[in-house]
Amino acid sequence: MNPREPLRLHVPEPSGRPGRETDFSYLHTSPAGEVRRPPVDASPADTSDLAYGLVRVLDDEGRAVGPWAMEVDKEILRKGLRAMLKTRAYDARMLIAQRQKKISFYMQCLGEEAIAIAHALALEPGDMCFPTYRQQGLLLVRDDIPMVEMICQLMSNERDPLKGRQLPVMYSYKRAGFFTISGNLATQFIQAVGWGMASAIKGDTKIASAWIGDGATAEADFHTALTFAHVYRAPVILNVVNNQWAISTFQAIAGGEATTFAARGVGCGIASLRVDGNDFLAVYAASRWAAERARSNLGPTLIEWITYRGGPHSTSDDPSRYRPADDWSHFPLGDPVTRLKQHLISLGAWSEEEHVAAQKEFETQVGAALKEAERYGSLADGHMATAASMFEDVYKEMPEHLKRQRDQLLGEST
Ligand SMILES: Cc1ncc(C[n+]2csc(CCOP(=O)(O)OP(=O)(O)O)c2C)c(N)n1
Repeated sequence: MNPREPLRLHVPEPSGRPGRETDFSYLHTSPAGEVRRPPVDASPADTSDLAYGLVRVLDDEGRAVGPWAMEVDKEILRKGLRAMLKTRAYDARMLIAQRQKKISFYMQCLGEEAIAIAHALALEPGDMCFPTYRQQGLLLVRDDIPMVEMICQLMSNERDPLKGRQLPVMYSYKRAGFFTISGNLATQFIQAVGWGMASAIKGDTKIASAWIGDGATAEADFHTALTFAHVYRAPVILNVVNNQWAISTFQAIAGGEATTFAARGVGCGIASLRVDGNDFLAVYAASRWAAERARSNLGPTLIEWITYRGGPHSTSDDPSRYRPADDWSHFPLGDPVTRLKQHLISLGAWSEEEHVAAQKEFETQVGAALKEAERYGSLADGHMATAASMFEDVYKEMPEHLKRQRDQLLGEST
């Protein structure tokens, strides 16, 4: 007698699977230059449309168009392109080093390089980033972080600044405004808000930049962070890197279907932007806008960066099991390196020759750094930090029971 149809549970599925091409029409994109640029003191509610649009600057011909196209020093753009090439060379070589069993694990940021690198160039010294494991560009864009030392972390060797205690890629560089990476997803998002609040309490001028992936937005800490950031108008940029995938899980199952992650921000009273993450100029301009808001006591900004995870999730993952092998080549927002390269060439500030020369330069640089790092030990030769140092830094002062355990270990080894 019941006239209604039985209820059905909706389980989101990606349109593409191995052997079946992705229909990227789910990804709403706007033409370059179309989305408006509000004043930095815009109210959060006044950004609602921006949370559903897509801020883009570079058009298909590599021209910078529209209200978000700002005067950017060509040297900054050249630095950005070089840093992207450096990051790509580093990632490619470290992947091989993992296959050669020199390091136990690695995570690339292939296809996402523009986001961390352009963002870093828009921040100021003293600002603090709270990254995930996929923002190595924040470090590689800098000249003061030795690549050798980063590789020593990957190798957990004698010169590993973290003394072999952390999984490879979980870097920590306080002096570079790069907060210690944690394996627990999303924890850094709320910590960044707290750091921003502290900066405000102290009357400082520094701002925080929080990072999270699309998948990890489903964690409770994401929501806590938005609430605190809004309530206290914390000087923080809340970056959501939507690379479409969380390991084998499509972004729709994290809540991205029929809405956007940027829209979460507006709902929490936070100014929000949805931005082409493969457009270096858009990333730079949006980051500058958000940083200016934060630094002017206008509160937090949430930015959803639309990009695509070009590589496997990690060296433990095989994406051909769950998505089309050539998916990245069909992604409508292209490759961030190719797009900035095209723009700079059209400005006369870069050339094909310079591009090839820079690629070679970084391959050589990474190769040399890897070789040097290996001198301090690698997974392959079993060289690592001393076992006794394992008990240090658990507490500020080593408690008696840890001293006993350490002595026990030292006694056994002598
Ligand atoms: C609290 C917690 N749950 C699960 C994991 C396992 N894990 C590591 S990475 C990952 C996927 C994260 O995806 P996303 O946030 O989209 O970031 P992406 O890897 O795509 O950059 C998962 C589930 C974890 N590290 N921590």
